[in-house]
Amino acid sequence: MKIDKQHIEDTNQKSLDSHRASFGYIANRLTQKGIEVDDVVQKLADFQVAIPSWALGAGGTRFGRFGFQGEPRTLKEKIDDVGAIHALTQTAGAISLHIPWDLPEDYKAIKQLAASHSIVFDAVNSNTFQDPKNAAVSYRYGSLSHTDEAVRQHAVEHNKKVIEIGNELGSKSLTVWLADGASFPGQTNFQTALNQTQKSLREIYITLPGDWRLFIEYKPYEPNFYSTVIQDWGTSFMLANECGEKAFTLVDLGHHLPNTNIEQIVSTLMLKGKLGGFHFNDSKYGDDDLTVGSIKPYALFLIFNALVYGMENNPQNPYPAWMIDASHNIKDPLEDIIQSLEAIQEAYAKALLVDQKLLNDAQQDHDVAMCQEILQEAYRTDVRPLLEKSRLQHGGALHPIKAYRSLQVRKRLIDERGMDSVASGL
Ligand SMILES: [Mn+2]
Repeated sequence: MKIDKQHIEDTNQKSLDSHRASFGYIANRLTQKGIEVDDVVQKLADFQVAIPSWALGAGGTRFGRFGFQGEPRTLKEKIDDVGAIHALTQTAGAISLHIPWDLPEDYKAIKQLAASHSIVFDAVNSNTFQDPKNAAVSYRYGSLSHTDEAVRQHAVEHNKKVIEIGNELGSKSLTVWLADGASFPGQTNFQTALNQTQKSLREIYITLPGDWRLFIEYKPYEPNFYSTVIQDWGTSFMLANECGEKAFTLVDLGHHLPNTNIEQIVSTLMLKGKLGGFHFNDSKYGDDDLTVGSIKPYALFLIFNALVYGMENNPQNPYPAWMIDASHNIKDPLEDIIQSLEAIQEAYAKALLVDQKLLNDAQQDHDVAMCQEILQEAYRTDVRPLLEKSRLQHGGALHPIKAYRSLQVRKRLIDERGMDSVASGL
C-alpha cells in the first residue's frame, strides 16, 4: 500500500486557507520577537524520528493481546506502514529493526522498498530477553550478565549477528537493552552480574564497524521486579565509558521511576558527550507505552529545552538518534504514532522558541520568576501552524490524522491483509 501524493494534496486543499491565516498570524508575532520563522520551520523538517518495527501492530499486556485489523505480516509490510506515516507526516524518515523479529531475507529488495518510501534504517535492536527458537541455551536467568559463560557467549554472538544485519541495511548503530536482573533479593550477586555484563558488552563493542555507535539503554524495573543490571543512566554511562568512545547512553523517557528529572539527565549526558539516543513515549504510573505527550506534555517540552540547548552548545555530543518506543493496545497503531510524532514536533518547536539569551540573563540575575516566564512564554505558544507549514512544504498532510482517516488507510490495509493478520514478532 502506498499513499498517493496527489491524494494528500487534495485533502490539504480544504484546509489551506485556514492554515495560511493561522500561519500568517503566528509568523508575524514570532518575527516581531526577532525569531527566524523559516529557520524554525526548516529545523522541524530536518527532525526525523525512527519508527520501531514492533510498534506497527497491537502489542499486548501480561493479561492478553487484542489484535488490530490489517496488521503488517512481514518486514515489507512494516516498511510500507512506516512509508504511509512518513508520507503523511514527513517526520518518520527512518525505521528501527528488531532482530530476530524482522529478519530480512532479500536485502536488496528491502533496501529498495525503503528507499522508495524515502526511509533509512536507523539503529538495530538486539533481543536477548526471550529465548531464540530451538536454542541450546536459555535467557531465563539473564543473557550478557548470565553466570554461565555459554549463555553469555550465545548472547554476544547474537549481538554480533545483529550488527552484521544492520551493516547490510545501512544502519550505523546497535541498541542494547537487557532484561537481565533479579526478581528476588539474594537471587543474584550484583557485582558478578555487572562484571559479566561489562565483559560481554566489551566483546560486542570491539566488533563494531568504525563508523558505528553502541547505545546502552537502561531501565529501573520490569520484567524483573527487584533489580535490573543496567538500572539507571549512571550504570549505563559507566559501562559506555568502559567500552570506549563509540559507546553511549540511551535515554528512554519511560525508563525512569516517577518524577525523575529527565531533562537534567539529558543535560549531564550531553555535557559529557555521551547521549547517543532518545526513545519517546509517555507514562502515568509505571508502564512506558502511552502516546508521546498524552500525559505530561510540559515535561516533554522541558526535556526538549535541554536537548535543544545541548545540540546548540555541546559539539562534543554527536547528533542523537531519535526513536518512538511504544506499544499499542487499544488505538490504531498508526494513528498513535502519528499523534506521537505531532507531540514530539510540538515540543521541539516550542523549545526552539525559548529565548536562550534572555533566559541566561535572568539566570545570572537570579530572577526566578522571569526564568519561568521565559520558558512558559515559549510553551504557551500555539506552534501547530509551524508544523503544518513544515509538512506542507515537503508534500505531507496539513492534518495527518484527518488525512489518514479520509484516505481510509486502515480500511485499505484490512482489504489487503485481512481482519486477522498479526504483526510478525508480536
Ligand atoms: Mn526504549
